[in-house]
Amino acid sequence: MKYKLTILFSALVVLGLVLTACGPKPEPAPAPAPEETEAPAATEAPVAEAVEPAKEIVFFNWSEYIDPEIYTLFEDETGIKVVEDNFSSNEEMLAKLQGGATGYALIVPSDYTVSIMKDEGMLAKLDHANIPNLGNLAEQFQNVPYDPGNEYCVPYQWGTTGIGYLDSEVDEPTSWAVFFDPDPTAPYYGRMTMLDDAREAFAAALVYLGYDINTTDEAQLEEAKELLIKAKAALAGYDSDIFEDLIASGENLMAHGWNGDFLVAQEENENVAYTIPQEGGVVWVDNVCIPISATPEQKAAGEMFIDFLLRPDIGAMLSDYNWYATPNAAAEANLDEEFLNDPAVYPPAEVLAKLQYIEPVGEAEAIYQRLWDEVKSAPTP
Ligand code: SPD
Repeated sequence: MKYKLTILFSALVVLGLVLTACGPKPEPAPAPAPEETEAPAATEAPVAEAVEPAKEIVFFNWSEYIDPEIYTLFEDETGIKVVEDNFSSNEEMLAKLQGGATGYALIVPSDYTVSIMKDEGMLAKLDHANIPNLGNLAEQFQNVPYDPGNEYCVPYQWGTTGIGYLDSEVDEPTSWAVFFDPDPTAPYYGRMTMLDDAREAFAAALVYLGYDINTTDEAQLEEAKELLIKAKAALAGYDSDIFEDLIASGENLMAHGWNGDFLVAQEENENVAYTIPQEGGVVWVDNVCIPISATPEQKAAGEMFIDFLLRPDIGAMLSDYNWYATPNAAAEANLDEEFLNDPAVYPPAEVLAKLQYIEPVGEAEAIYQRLWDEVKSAPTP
């Protein structure tokens, strides 16, 4: 996995810097003799303008991804009200901001989308002086390859993409074949959904075909497109918001989706289960960032909220609510052993080895989007 190698590389670079710091140091240059002149006027040193944080900010987030009680606690402590707006895919959020939407103080792009937004100059650099809790992040999240040193973003939660199912009605799906080579007589036929998300849907088809989920080979992408069109016959539809609820209610029996959402749905129906098929799946890190369009006041309040999220108790509240793994090492002391040992939340090494990150594919991004539009507009076979 490219990101794992990059993390290892970053660790080696850090180690190198530490070792260099331990080596012989050059003699410090002698301090210049003070000149006997008049003391400089008090106005000479530039004084940073203190920015008054906004009294209300808008947080553009995935749906059902934060305990609303966190907003109440933050407002009680700071007087700042957080209003939430939602999106269902990275591409939806990106298109809205590229289209000129303003007013957002905070957004939550996934790893590959952080890279795209950085390249397009769409993110503001974080002022670490306003985020003293940054050190609560686990070490590997302080140096993620798409944003070394958390220059622009702070990891929010991480998770995986696989298959959720109702285990009282169907056997555990061990292969993506349930979508791409479905049995028309199976109870799940016609009672399944796939994520309404170009990169995620193509990742499922590409991993089933044994291809890299970030391929830019057009022949492979065409093959994946044909497979996604074929799968439509077995689908009830595409959905990224309520796929887990449709399993919990028994309306659907299988869904392509994100682990935490299925795990939360177990509270409604204990028969909801989650698995990663033998071919593998996707691993991702979502991040809280500030769009470049935020005003200085919105940015100041946004940084206060990021710092609040990084508190150990608030980090734990986040995972208790959305059942996703936390990048906040300090929050772990506040989380149950049951959660920390749940393999559906923290996959064991042999499962992690089968997961891939979605990565930016440059100009091929448009090819994925065009082929996805073709999949969605194709008649059901
Ligand atoms: N209900 C919140 C789900 C957040 C999922 N974000 C993951 C995106 C990975 N492509």
